[in-house]
Amino acid sequence: MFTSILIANRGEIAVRIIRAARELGIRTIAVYSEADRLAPHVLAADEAYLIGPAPSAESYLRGDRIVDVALRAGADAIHPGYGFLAERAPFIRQVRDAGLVFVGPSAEAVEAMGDKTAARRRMIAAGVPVVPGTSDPLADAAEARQAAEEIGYPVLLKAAAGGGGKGMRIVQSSAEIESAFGSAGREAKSAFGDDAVYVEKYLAGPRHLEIQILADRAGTTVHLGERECSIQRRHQKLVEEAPSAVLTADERFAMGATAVAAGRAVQYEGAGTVEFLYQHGAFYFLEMNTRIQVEHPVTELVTGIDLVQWQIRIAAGEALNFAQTDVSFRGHAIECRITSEDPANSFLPSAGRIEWLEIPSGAGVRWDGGIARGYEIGLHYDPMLAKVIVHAPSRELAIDRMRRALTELRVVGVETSAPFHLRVMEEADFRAGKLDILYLDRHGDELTDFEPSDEELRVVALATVLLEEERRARRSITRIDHGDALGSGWSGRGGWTGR
Ligand code: MV4
Repeated sequence: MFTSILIANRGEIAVRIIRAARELGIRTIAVYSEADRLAPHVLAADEAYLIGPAPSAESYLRGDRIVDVALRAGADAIHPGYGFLAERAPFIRQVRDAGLVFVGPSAEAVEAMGDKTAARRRMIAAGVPVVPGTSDPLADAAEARQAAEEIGYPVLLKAAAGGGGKGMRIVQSSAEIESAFGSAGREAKSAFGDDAVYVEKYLAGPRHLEIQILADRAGTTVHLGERECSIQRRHQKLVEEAPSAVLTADERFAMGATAVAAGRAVQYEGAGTVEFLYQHGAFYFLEMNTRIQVEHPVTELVTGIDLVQWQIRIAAGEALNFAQTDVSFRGHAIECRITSEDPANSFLPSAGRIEWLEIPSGAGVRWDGGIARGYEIGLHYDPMLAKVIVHAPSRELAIDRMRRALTELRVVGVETSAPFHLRVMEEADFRAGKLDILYLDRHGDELTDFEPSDEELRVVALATVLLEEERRARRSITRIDHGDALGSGWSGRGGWTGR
């Protein structure tokens, strides 16, 4: 096992990885930007190193600096978390060329899945079902029109270098295809530096299901069941759950076997997720995420398997000590992403100091957070502050438990998405499991129109009084200041040792 690990991330996922590493007896090394000097992930790690100014391009995306810090701090491995450098193949090569272990798949597997048309070709070859469409980029609008006629309208133009919905255009008829082809290509070019576009049959209102897989270096690959992630807004997932309210055991078996085949086709190693669209009992490969995902805890709760711990154990060369037949599912888990966005105001990002924080707890409630009272929420990074995850014997009980947990959560200082989540837990279609990717288009208005409750107004008023008292008392409290951890410039040995 490793002696020490550097976590190339921030926020709740950095804290989550630090916890997993500490349980394995591994020394944890954090990196942080100037905006994150007092961030929870910095305080949680054994050591922390400043890597640059607030903008991520100058800090959390500086792979060169991060590798440099890892070498100087004597790290054995780097865990990228999600986002930032997690799916950048050149970074993976840089890490491995420096003699360090990257906690994740090979650069080749990341590249194979990053190119969506190449991924489609590989998946077809592996017998994985894909949505009818082209598996090579389209040369021009005429070729797009011809392909669309063969597939049948409506079709969806997609960026080959894409993901996340950028460079996507729904095309209803041949009259629209020429301009859609042009604008999809331009958007793809500006988002990914590559204007290649391909086309698929457009499925209207499928569910978004994904299968978690784990693969060790020897090639043993298992799946840990599905997550349902249909409740999303503009490609940002808001609520995830496991299992899906609709999947039968046979469908889970088939989708799981397909996900394992997809992973094997790219010699996948570590934790990965195969995304599917599911409609009318059929499922189609969408893409593969070659990283740990935000919503991994719901799978951990229903399987009892610690995914982040297994990522580290697999990277250290350990073999999986269980087989597919050992994996079983217990109860129901739901996750709500708590973001610093105002649901009453089109989810506008909200900045400010966390003046007050009460974290939900009690039976079956898990909080994966990256915030603390006194911490300043800026606009430099992703707005996700924390996740509330619940586990209960049934879906209905899990919904009731999430409702209870959300009413215990109090955040004063920034607006959060929590009131929206509370509404979702009470909404009839959600409770009935009637979900698909258009759920929010249908229900958005009723879920985002609120006045603060009397209860919320009382909490804010009380917090204001207490905070005023605290400010008076604080004059005598010495502030922690660990300055530029590395002394001169951004690199060099140093940092501070927490314990
Ligand atoms: C689709 C689709 C319908 N038909 N492909 C959105 C992001 C990108 N990764 C793929 N996406 C979609 N691909 C076909 N052929 C609908 C979506 C889609 C979507 C997928 C998953 C979750 C949320 C979504 C929201 C809008 C569109």
